[in-house]
Amino acid sequence: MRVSIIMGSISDREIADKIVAKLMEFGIEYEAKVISAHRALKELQEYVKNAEDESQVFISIAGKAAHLGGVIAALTTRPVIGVPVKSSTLDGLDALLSTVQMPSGVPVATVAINGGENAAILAAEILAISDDNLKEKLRQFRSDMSEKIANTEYIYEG
Ligand code: RP5
Repeated sequence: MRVSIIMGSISDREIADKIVAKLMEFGIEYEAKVISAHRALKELQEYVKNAEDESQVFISIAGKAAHLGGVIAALTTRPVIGVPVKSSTLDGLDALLSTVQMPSGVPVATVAINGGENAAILAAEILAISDDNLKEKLRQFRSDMSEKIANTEYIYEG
């Protein structure tokens, strides 16, 4: 059970680090690489072909004209989660639309701009379909989150 994380540039590393931290919390193995769809297409094709035996889920991280998730999705039938990155003067809206607006037949499950944490959680949920131990960890995560919110004291006095 492994997740392949592919970023379009080393400048996307901050988002990759968030994903890695969350996957580690759930005890999920990962491999993180920088392989741009535009700048290193052949390497990307090669990587996806070899990685899909070991990785059940792919996560793409890319900004600007973010075609990385779409290209990965074209190369594999494994689920692809796309994280659009805010790395341009358009504040990530360019990357969001480039990632989410896939033609029918080739989906990329797109999370929020810079939404690395949710990408990791979604990957965990996909893997948990066939892993009861991971399913239990996700239940615990949800329950801790609910408890934290329930215990948040917010006293407003006017
Ligand atoms: C995309 O363009 C990358 O994913 C990155 O978010 C953005 C800028 O890349 P660099 O010019 O910093 O390498 O391909």
